[in-house]
Amino acid sequence: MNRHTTGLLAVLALLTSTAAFAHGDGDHTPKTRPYVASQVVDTPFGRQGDPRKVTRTIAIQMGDNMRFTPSALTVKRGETVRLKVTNRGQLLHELVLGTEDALKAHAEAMRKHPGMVHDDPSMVHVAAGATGEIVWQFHRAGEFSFACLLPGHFEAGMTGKVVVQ
Ligand SMILES: [Cu+2]
Repeated sequence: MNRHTTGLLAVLALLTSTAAFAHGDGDHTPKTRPYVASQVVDTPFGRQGDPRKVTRTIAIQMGDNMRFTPSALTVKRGETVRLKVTNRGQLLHELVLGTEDALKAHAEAMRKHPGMVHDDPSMVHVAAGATGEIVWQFHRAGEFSFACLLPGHFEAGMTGKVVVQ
């Protein structure tokens, strides 16, 4: 890990109230992160879900028009869902779950460090034409967000809402 990355981690640690972001070495290929119950981190917006407990799959499309379709999701508290995210565009896109404030802070960090590699069970990077997924349990009620944090995309409005009832 270089000095640059270490500084960024420190910034993110200050900006986020949880350890939800694990920025480090990784690549941008969509893959399903193995579920290990003992490694699941609780966040204000839920936690990585057990794939065996998925009760619903929600298909989401991403496009170079900087939009998610659908951009508003409603889930029941406690529900484990599979977000199946397809990139219909020519550019790399990603879906990052979070609170609105944390996503804003994260987008700001991405803007300052465009080459920043980030990876976490709460996010998926999807190459053009590919499909990736996030398995997530929304165990806390509230209104949360998701966004593509690639520089310029968030600012262009590539965001969505999740209401957990
Ligand atoms: Cu994007």
